[in-house]
Amino acid sequence: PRIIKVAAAQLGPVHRDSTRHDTLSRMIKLLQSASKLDSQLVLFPETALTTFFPRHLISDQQELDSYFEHADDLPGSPTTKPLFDEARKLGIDICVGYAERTAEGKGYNTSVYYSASQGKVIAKYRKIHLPGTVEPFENPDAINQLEKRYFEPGNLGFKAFRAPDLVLGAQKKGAGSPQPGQGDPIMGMMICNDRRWAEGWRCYGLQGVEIVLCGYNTAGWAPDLWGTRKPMTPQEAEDDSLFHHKLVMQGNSYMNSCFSVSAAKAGLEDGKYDLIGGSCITSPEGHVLAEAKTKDDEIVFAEIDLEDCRQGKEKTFDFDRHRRVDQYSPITLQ
Ligand code: CDT
Repeated sequence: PRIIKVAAAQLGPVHRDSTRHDTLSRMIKLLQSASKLDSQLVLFPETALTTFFPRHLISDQQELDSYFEHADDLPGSPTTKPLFDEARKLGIDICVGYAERTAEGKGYNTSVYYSASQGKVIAKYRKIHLPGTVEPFENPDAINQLEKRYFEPGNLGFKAFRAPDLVLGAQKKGAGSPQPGQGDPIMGMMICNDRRWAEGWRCYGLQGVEIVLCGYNTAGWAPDLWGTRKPMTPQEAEDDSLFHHKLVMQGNSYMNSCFSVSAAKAGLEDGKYDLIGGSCITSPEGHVLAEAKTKDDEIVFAEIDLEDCRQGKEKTFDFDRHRRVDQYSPITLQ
């Protein structure tokens, strides 16, 4: 067996006027709760450190800047260091979503994977599928999602990586890289809207991914964003939004024979913008193993065995035997 104890740290609302210090304290508290369950890996949501600011048209540059991390090294930056220090102390790997401002002034919707045993960030992902618009909707009551205004599309690809020292005895003795199904777990990160796109999942699947990590901020009610074919009450819309979230986590985990962990920022942000909960851990057979019960700060936990990925990877979805790449070219045509 290749057992890992994984957790999603769902965050309740973070408001426009919440301080970084308070939000970080909540995240540290969640980490400590996850530690009591012996979690080895904890996933935090997309833009975990702030409110989901792309819903607002922000013209004050200083305010906009305040939602971004400007330091290249989060574990070394005074505002975020305490979270990474705690992770190291507890021996828990963490994956954290945040808004990144590069030295060249570019904005990305980013997540990093911090390895507690290495004491450093070992992988970075920048969100590739940016939903929403550059300009706000004309409807003054619309829920906006101005990600295309504030962020560049991610430029780091869907690059899987191995996370060291999580699985007992995973280090392969002798020379050569471990075979798929052996060695350190193969991880992939994606962020929110990415989870709805089969292409990203398949890029990871082709690299033998075993755990996909996905933080999100998903509106329960945003008819201007995703359209509604029929009139819906806000409650029906939220139920649908939650249904589609779980549908894509379960379906894509199954089709790529991997586990997935998803962590929401949930509840009423900035007093009136409802975000769904539903943080969950799903299995390679597409089952939900654990799921959030609230729309507030909550740990969702499961002990998983990566051996369970083999059944699908070696039989139903044995890519080398069954894929027909000669028929797939439309996928990459412009
Ligand atoms: N944060 C984020 O990417 N949210 C989007 C909103 C959907 S708009 C159709 C999401 O996919 O959940």
